[in-house]
Amino acid sequence: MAPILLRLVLQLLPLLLLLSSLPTALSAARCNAADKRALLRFKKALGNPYTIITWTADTDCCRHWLAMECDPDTGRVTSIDISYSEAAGPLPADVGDLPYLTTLILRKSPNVTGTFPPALTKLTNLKMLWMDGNSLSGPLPDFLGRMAKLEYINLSFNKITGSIPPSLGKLPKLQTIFLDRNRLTGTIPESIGLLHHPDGLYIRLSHNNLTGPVPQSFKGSNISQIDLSRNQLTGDPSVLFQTGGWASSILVFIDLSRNQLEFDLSKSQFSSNLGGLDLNHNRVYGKIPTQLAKLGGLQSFNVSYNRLCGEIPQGGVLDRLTEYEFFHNRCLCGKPLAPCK
Ligand SMILES: *[C@@H]1O[C@H](CO)[C@@H](O)[C@H](O)[C@H]1NC(C)=O
Ligand SMILES: *[C@@H]1O[C@H](CO)[C@@H](O)[C@H](O)[C@H]1NC(C)=O
Ligand SMILES: *[C@@H]1O[C@H](CO)[C@@H](O)[C@H](O)[C@H]1NC(C)=O
Ligand SMILES: *[C@@H]1O[C@H](CO)[C@@H](O)[C@H](O)[C@H]1NC(C)=O
Ligand SMILES: CC(=O)N[C@H]1CO[C@H](CO)[C@@H](O)[C@@H]1O
Repeated sequence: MAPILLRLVLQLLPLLLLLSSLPTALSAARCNAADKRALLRFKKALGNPYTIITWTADTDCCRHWLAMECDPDTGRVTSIDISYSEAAGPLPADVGDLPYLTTLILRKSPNVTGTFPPALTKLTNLKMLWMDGNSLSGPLPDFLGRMAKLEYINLSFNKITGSIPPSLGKLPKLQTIFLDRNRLTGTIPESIGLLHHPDGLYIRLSHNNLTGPVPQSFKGSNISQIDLSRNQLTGDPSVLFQTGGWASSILVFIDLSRNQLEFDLSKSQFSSNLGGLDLNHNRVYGKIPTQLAKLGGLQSFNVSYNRLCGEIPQGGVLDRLTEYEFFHNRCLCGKPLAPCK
């Protein structure tokens, strides 16, 4: 009896599925005509890449197109998600004609070139701008700072030049800024240190040519992860070491390796929420503070290739590290290096 029933259910399954999906399919709004025209122009401008072959004039974009999404109630286009495509050419201004877009992902498409079109500012609902791994060039436009709903910017691995516009630090909801592996120059704007987010900030500006000090405005900021490695930053960044503690459960990870930072580590104070600190290849001097041996959350620490001296404190994470986290300093000694004389 049971097997027969099962077979019956299996035979009817396609019909049941069809019936259950019909009401939603019928109630879903049709693709907005203006949005559809903008997407077709966008596709053509990018050389009709294969990834978006489903975008055709004779089909409904909300029902038949891949790599994008509509609002089911209004038929307005809310998201584009094109990755690893052979899209080619400058980022088309037509993208600005999608006023309800919240997510713009066009990534890992190395033949997408050109500068940021001013038409992007029309995307006042945009929350996510994710365009890593293309060949975008020119400066980051100041107008990004007027797109007030932006929460996430990821433009890693492009060829962006010029300095970071201070206006980015005025975006009220911004939580993630990834601008690593570009050709950025100039200083880190004070305003970036004033960003805050209840769940922590994620900032990655590594592998650029940024100069000057880490701004004092980072004092008390809500950082969860910051990677400023491989730049030409100078001065004393220790304001960052105290940024934890704003949420007891969130650890703070800081990578400042391969810069030209020059400061006395003995004078630094550390947040009890420090989870990782990498200072390798800088010009840090003084001693390693004993406070570091008492930080329960500290998982990684690297001060190799600096100018530190004195005995390495024992305890906590410091006991678990190897010589590679301490070697090439002026006169550090004690475990895991050679005993002090
Ligand atoms: C980018 O363009 C070059 C030169 O036209 C071509 O050889 C290459 O295959 C393209 N890359 C992609 C991912 O389409
Ligand atoms: C941003 O893009 C990079 C580079 O491809 C990627 O590795 C990273 O996961 C992205 N970051 C986030 C926070 O999604
Ligand atoms: C940084 O500047 C140096 C010297 O001007 C240059 O050789 C290097 O390619 C630049 N690096 C980046 C990531 O732009
Ligand atoms: C610490 O930095 C040195 C120098 O760059 C590197 O060789 C070593 O692997 C690093 N240690 C860890 C655990 O990453
Ligand atoms: C600079 C800043 O905004 N700091 C905030 C970090 O988060 C805590 C808790 O959410 C706030 O109290 C701080 O004002």
